[in-house]
Parts: sequence; structure tokens; C-alpha cells
Amino acid sequence: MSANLATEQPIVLHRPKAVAPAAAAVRWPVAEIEALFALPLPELIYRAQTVHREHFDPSEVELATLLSIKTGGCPEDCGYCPQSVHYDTGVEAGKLMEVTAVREAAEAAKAAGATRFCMGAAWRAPKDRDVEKVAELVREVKSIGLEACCTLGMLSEDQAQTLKTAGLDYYNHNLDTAPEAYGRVITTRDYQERLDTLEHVRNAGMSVCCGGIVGMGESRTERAGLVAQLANLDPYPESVPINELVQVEGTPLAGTDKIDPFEFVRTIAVARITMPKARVRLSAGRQQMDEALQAMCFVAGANSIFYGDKLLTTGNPDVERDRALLSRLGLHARDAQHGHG
Ligand code: SAM
Ligand code: DTB
Ligand code: SF4
Repeated sequence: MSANLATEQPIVLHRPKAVAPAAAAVRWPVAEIEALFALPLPELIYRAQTVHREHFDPSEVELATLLSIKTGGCPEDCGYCPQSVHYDTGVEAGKLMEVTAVREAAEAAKAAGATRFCMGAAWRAPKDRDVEKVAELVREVKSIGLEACCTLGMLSEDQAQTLKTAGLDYYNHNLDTAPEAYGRVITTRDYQERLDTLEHVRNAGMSVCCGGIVGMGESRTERAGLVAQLANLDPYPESVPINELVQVEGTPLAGTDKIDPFEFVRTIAVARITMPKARVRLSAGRQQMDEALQAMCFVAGANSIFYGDKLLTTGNPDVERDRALLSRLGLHARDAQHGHG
């Protein structure tokens, strides 16, 4: 456990008898996380707010802009993803973007007020020569004064080191769901492979961005299981995207029953309580949410959003609308001067 996290203690709730002593070494047993989920909503929000303001300015939201630098044609079968070759979703496969086009997109993101620029590629795992090219993109993004994040699939130790050397701040690699739900969603990559990539990212000295997707038909216990996996990583991720499934026609998960919006808010609050110093990111799915629900997510401890009218292949609220929402809520964007955090 890293020194700065060593002193943190979870809020102790009544501990269900079912938790065996063997679980004592685990910071957050699933049952304790389920107990958080079961709290009355105002109580849960109160706890999340309390934790949030111990570590962050609660009126500050980070703006991160996404760019799909290599779209579609992915050999993996992630059941939610429009970029998989296994599903007919109308997404066309493209090549890795050129440096100048990426630079222009990053400059535009910066001019619009983003402080972080996240580049996503639809790879199962990049080849070494792909990583060299992305390293060049990272250097460009860093040279204009943005934080850089990449999500490129599985990475080896050496590839992680190459990206770190290029100046990459964050690597995004999601666990997506609880181990017991995982096989219903993805068959081409196993959970352990995801954990291995996270370890390679850590060992290279980069910050970890790792979260998941809710609204894929999982149970509350499985949602708690996902949060437990994240919160028990040692150290836990610096950045935790909570995505609501964006249902894309042609993917196996299109047509899944939508998650209760309050359950989504609970997931944000529970992530905030169990990972107090992490940026909890209200990620995909905002276009399907009304503004009152997004406001509740900020109240529950979310402090980062994707900013820009596109995620990777699907839509996101437009910039003016997000600016207006933040202003109506009295929230402000994180300032570039503040550096990392
Ligand atoms: N191909 C790389 C990988 O999967 O590791 C990186 C890009 S992938 C699109 C990044 C993440 O986006 C996935 O792990 C998943 O959590 C999220 N994602 C993809 N499609 C989504 C959808 N339809 N709704 C919500 N989140 C989605
Ligand atoms: C993450 O957790 N969510 C982002 C980012 N990391 C790369 C991706 C969301 C993708 C939503 C579907 C799409 O636009 O293709
Ligand atoms: Fe490929 Fe990533 Fe989509 Fe899975 S989530 S199909 S790995 S692009």
C-alpha cells in the first residue's frame, strides 16, 4: 500500500456476520460495500459528501476530452462495444490517426477548457510499433500543456515503460464488471489479463485510470463486487470511470433493462466513499441522463466528466450545454494551473 493511502480507514458500518476472518486483510469486503449500497440514499450521499470534501474542492469538476485515435475493427468480443468486429454496428474501421490531426484535436480541447486529453484505440493489445507511434502522440499532447491519458488495450511491461518515458500521465484499462459477471460480457480476454496490465502500468510509474460499466444487467451484489475489486487494488486507482452502458444497436447488450437512475447515483457514492482520493468520473452515458441526475452524481462525489460532443464512437452532451450545466450548479472546471491531482 502506498504511504499516502496507508492511513485511510473505511467508514466502519455494522459488519455482517457472514464476513469471515479470512476477509480481514481485504480493505473493502464485498459485504461492506453492499451495506453501503443499502443505506438510505440521503445517508449514503451525506457520507460520500463528507469524504469528498476531505480530499477535494467539492465544487470543482475535471474536464477530460476523448479522442478515438484508432477506431473499430477490434478482435475482442466485449458485449457492450460498437467497435468489435463480432457485431454489426455500422462503425467503420480506420487506421491510427496522424500526428497533426491529433495535435489539432488536442489544441481544440485545450482551447475549450479541457485539462486532460484521453486517446483511445480499438486494439486488443498494441504492437510495439503502434506503441512507438502513440508515444509520439503523447509527446505532442504533453507539449501543449495537457495531461495525457491513453487506453489501448493490454500492455506489456516494456510497452508501459515506453509510454511512461514519453510522458504519459494516466493509462485507462477498465475491469468493466465483477469477476462473476465478467464471463457474460467478454470471452476473449480474461479478468487476470486485465489485472496484469494494471500491474504493468503501476510498475512503470504511471497513474491508473480504472473503472467499469453499470447497467449491463448485473445484480447489486455484482456492482458491489466491481467496486470491491477497484477499491482493494493496492493502491486503488487515481481515476475511476463509472460508465453507464451506452446501448448500441447490433451489440449483444443492446436492449438490456436500463439501470434505476438512483442505483447509478449510489454506485458513484460508493466509489467515492471507498476510494476517497480518486477522481470519480461520471463517464459514458451522460447523453441518456437528464441534468437533475447528473447533478445528483456530482453531489454523490463525481468530480470528472468527458467533455466534448463525442466519446469514442457515440455522442456526449455538447460543450455549451455542459458549461451551462456547471454554471447553473455553481460548479467550476478544474484549472490547468493546478497540475496533477
Ligand atoms: N480497446 C481498449 C480496451 O478495451 O481496453 C480501449 C478502448 S475501450 C472502448 C475502453 C472502455 O470503454 C471499455 O473498457 C469500456 O469500459 C468502455 N466502453 C466501451 N463501450 C462502451 C459502451 N457502449 N458503454 C459504456 N462504456 C463503454
Ligand atoms: C471509459 O471508461 N469510458 C470511455 C473511456 N474510458 C475510454 C469510453 C466510453 C466509450 C463509450 C462508447 C463509445 O463511444 O464508443
Ligand atoms: Fe475492443 Fe476495447 Fe471495444 Fe473491447 S472495449 S471490443 S477491447 S475496443
